[in-house]
Amino acid sequence: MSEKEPSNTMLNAPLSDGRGEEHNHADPAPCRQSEAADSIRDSAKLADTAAFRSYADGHALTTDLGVRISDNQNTLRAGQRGPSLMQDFLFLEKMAHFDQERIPERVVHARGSGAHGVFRVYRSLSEWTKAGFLQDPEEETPVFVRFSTVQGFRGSPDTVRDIRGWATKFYTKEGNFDLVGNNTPVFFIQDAIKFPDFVHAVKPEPRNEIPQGQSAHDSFWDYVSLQPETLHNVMWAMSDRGIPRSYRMMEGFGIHTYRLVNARGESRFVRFHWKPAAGLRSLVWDEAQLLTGRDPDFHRRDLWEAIEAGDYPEYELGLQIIPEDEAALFDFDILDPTKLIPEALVPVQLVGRMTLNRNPDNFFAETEQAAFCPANIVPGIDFSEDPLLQGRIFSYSDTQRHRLGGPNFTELPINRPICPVHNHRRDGQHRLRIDADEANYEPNTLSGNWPRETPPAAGGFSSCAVRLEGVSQRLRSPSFAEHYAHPRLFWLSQTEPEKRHIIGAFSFELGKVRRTAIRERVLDLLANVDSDLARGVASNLGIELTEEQLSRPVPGAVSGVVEDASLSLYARSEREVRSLRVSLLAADGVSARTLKILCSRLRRAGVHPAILAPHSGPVTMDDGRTVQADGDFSGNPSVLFDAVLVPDGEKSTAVLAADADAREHVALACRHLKALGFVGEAECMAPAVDDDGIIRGTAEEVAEGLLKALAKHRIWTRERPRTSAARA
Ligand code: HDE
Repeated sequence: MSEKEPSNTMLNAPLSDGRGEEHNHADPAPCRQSEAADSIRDSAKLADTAAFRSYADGHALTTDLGVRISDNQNTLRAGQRGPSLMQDFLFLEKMAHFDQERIPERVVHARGSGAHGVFRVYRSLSEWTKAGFLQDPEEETPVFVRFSTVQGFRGSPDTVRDIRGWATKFYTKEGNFDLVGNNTPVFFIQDAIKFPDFVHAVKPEPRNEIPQGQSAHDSFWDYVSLQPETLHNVMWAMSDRGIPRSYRMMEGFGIHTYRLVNARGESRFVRFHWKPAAGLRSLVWDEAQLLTGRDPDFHRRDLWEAIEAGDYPEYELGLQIIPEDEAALFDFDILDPTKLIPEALVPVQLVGRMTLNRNPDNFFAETEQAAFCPANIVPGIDFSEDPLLQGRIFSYSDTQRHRLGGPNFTELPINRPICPVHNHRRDGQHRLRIDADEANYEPNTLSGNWPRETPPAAGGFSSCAVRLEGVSQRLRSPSFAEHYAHPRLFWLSQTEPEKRHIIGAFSFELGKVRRTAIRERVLDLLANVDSDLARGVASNLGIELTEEQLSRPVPGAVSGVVEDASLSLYARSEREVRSLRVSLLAADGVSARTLKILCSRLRRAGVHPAILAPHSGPVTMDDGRTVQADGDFSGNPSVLFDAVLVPDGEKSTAVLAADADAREHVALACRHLKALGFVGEAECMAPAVDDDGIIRGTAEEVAEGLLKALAKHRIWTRERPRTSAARA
């Protein structure tokens, strides 16, 4: 044996000299500004990370500066058993780079998942906006979307109760437009100066960094109890919107009022919405909690797998347009981000479609380095005077300069616009572009006074002309002062199961609060919204409400709207079933015919069947043929699926009936209000409940029944209300 240990020869087979010459194919960033812009503009329509993609296939392993490495397994040492030598530059470079792999995570929204896609408008919106990407239904605009939770750290679980972030970067030909929104249409505070306090309160408590990814703790509810303006968004977070089934099955909202400006300079107020083609679905609370352990990456995996399977997530862009002179007609202020504009008053007009059709090539380079900012707007879109939006315009690029290390993060592949970039900003850390012009200022004669301004008529950005007047003062507008009418509208618009869940969620969260005074203060706020709500939570917490609290006058309608079905997740009972996942429990002896019928019927409906067995090897069917299981019962609990099927087969049924994991699979699905189908003698596995979601019969009957039940999402009649919530 040679002096050193052999390296892993299969993996490290040395390259021939000829191939080795090609070793440095990890293309360095383009050097000339114009070349970079041109190559990006001309290449695929992707938001072009493609120009920066590096494939190692067939290439030699090198240092960062291109020296080919012959041994990547052993440090340079003095003798076989001696200490390592300082001169081992291969080790020093490798370790130093590794030591600095992590960058600061986002202060909030640290946990997230991204995807590439395209956006296309249905028709020209020139009547409202001159934004180029909203003119031509033939034009496809590349997008990158990052979904996130707010509270937890980068490694926190996906299915905690929290608001979901929804940031979309449109790479338009006129520059990047970032729509940085959430899955709720309102926010917790009205003024940006309160944001650090709010975030400190909701983040894990400072002394022990508990709890992870959730708001069920004293400091959050202490803050809420003292800040009635938080209540509306808190109601949304305590509803099933706080535990979505999938990023593909939730709505998105820009929250703030923005402006759209057309070529004539006319501006209108607008609120942005995303509506998912897959319909709205949420988890049930117990399921969400189990998932944090069984699959902490549940949403990330769901998004990734859907795109890999060709079930491209789709969302329609919706606009609520409000003529500027009609804004004052509402009995709330549309600049107030804690208020929504009921769809019953201003319908959402669906104007375009976004399709997410490509997973990132590299999580860090794309999803982690993506930098969104509400200040990134394009001609045709402008801000409103919403005091929360105004603060966001500063905060995002400020935090990104810290997080991504300096001012040049816009040159990172994921953040670069697809249009040319020319200006006199220079230098700074990690500058990629080599500006070769003689002049780095303007006006200049040395470079012919290039780059030059573009007049608004030719596409240059000009801020919307807004009449502004007033005395500078630190004062909240009286039009922001009412805090209970909107939470009440939200409450009254919920279906019964949703109301039960809201009561349950408040009860759970406040149950984790140690200080009684905080619980009582929150209950007092709830008494301003609705006495049933307050009574339900109070009784779960074992707190007596006072007569005054129970009979307190509650606010009236919001601009005449008492209930709005669009605020409910479940008011519409039927929804899309495509891309859902159904488990089929099988063991040796399972009916081949039934398996075939169930799988093919599900697949025809776009539903994905997964065969689970006592082990993940092949299962022998009753006709002697085998089928490969997709997984075993113990590693694949029913929380990972939307419904469960148990095919017949005498021998198979006997094995399943004796298998604790299989029985648990069925029992949990039943507890989580999912549809379950049992073919023939597999009926003996059925839980002792009788409702529309327990389907028995032939393979054909069970397949049809299950698809119908899936469209209804959950079997709400099966839900056993908590006793005290029931009393409410
Ligand atoms: Fe953010 N927010 N935010 N936020 N926010 C950040 O920017 C901030 C607010 C939202 O996937 C940070 O790059 C302030 C509302 C999303 O990368 C930071 C205020 C809404 C994301 C920041 C708000 C959001 C962020 C942290 C009050 C919904 C994740 C890291 C004035 C409309 C974007 C970063 C991504 C991220 C500041 C309020 C959504 C600190 C100051 C309202 C989806 O800059």
